[in-house]
Amino acid sequence: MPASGPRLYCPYCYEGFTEQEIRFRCTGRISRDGRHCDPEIDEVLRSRTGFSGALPPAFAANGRLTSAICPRCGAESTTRVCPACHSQLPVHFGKVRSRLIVLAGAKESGKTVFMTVLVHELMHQLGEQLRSAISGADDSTRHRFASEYEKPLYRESQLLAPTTTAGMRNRVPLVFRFTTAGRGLFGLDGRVGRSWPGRGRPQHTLLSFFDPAGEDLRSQQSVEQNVRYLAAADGIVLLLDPLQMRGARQLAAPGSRLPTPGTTDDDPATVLENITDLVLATGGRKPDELISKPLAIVFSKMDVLRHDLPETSPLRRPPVQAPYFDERDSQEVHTEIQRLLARWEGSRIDQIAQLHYRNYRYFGVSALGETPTHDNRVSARGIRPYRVADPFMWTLAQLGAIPVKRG
Ligand SMILES: Nc1nc2c(ncn2[C@@H]2O[C@H](COP(=O)(O)OP(=O)(O)OP(=O)(O)O)[C@@H](O)[C@H]2O)c(=O)[nH]1
Ligand SMILES: [Mg+2]
Ligand SMILES: [Zn+2]
Ligand SMILES: [Zn+2]
Repeated sequence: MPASGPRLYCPYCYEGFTEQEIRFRCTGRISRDGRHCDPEIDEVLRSRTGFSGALPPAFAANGRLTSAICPRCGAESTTRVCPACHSQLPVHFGKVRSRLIVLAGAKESGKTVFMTVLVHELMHQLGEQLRSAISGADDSTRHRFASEYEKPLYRESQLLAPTTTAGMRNRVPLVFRFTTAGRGLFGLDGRVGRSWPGRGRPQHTLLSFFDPAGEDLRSQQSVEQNVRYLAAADGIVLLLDPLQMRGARQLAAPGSRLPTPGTTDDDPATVLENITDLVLATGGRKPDELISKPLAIVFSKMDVLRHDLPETSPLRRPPVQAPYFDERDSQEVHTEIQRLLARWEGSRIDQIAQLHYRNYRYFGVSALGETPTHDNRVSARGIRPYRVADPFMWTLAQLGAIPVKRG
C-alpha cells in the first residue's frame, strides 16, 4: 500500500508518518474464538521511551480506520499506536489538529518552571479567561505532570532539579488536550478582526510540550539530537535568561538569586545562534529564504529586572485578560524588549533574529513572580506568574488556533 495522505507527527517522538501507517496494539483480551495475546516487552517502545513494562503486541493494519483485528489472536482493538515509537496515540490523534510546541533554552534558563506554571495556569485562572480546558492526553502525562512537575513546585515550594539527559522519561514530551469553546461561546463580535473557524463547536488541539535538558543545548554537537524535534515543531518557544547577559546581570535587584555564571555557550545570543543553525539544518527552504516557523523569544525571570523598567513600561502593566490574543499589547512588549536589548548588551540577538526569521516576537515573562529564596525555594508569598501565557497565545494565534484582536 502506498503511504499517502498528509504527514502527521507523533506528539511523543516527533517522527512523521501518514495516517495509514498508524499501528494498533492488541487489547490482550480473549477473542471470540478463545485465543489471546500475552503481554510482552515492546522493544521499540522501550528503546524510544524507556518504558519497560509488558504490553500486548503492536501490529500493522490500515491506520485510517478506528479499529483493526489483531492478526495473532483475532481480537478487535481500537488502541492506535505510533509506527515509530509505539506510544499509544491520543484519542483524537489525526482527526483533530496537533500542535507541537518545542521549548528550547540553555541550562537553568527556566524552561521547566515556565512550562509547569503555564500548564497549571491553563488548568486554573487562565483556562477560565480563555474559556478553555486543558488536560493530559494520556495517563503518563497526567501522572508525570502531577507528580514530577506540579507537586514539587506548588505543594512543596521546591524549584525543580535540573532536567537531565540521563533520565529517559523526561525526554518524552508531555501531551495535553487543549479545548476551546467555539465562536458562539467565545462571545466574539466586532472586537476581533479575524474570522474564527469552527463556530459554536468545541475545538480540540493536541499540544505537545518537549522540555529538553538545557545541557543538551549547549554545543552545536549535542543540540543536533534535537533537530528532529525542531523540524516537526509547529512553533518554537525559546527561553533566554537575561541574567546570563552581562548588561542585565548587573542591573538585577539586590538580593536576587543569580544563575551560575555561564560560559559563552550559555550566552543568550549564542543559544539563539545554535538554535537557528539547527532550524536551518532541518531544511525545506531556499538558501535566501527566511525561516517562517514562529519563534517566540522569551526573556525569563523578568521579576528580577522589573525595578529597572520605567513606570510606563508595558512590562509593568497588568496583562490583558481576554479570551483572545491582543496584538497591540504584544507589539508594545516586543518594542520594549528591543529597547532593553540595547541596555542589556544584547543587540546581537536582534540582529540574528532579523536576519533569519520572518515571524519572531519578543516576550518578557516571570513564571514565579519574584526571585526564589537563597536555598532555591518558592518565596513565602507563593507563585504569582506574570505574562506566562503571552508566548503560548501568540504561538497559538500564529497557528490559527485562537483569535487575534488587532490594534
Ligand atoms: N527570579 C526568577 N527565577 C526563576 C524563575 N524561573 C526559574 N527561576 C530560577 O531558574 C532556575 C532554573 O529553572 P528551571 O526551570 O529548572 O530551568 P531549566 O531551563 O528547566 O533548566 P535545565 O532543566 O537545567 O535545562 C530555578 O531553579 C530558579 O532558581 C522566575 O520566574 N524568576
Ligand atoms: Mg529543566
Ligand atoms: Zn492479539
Ligand atoms: Zn512516536
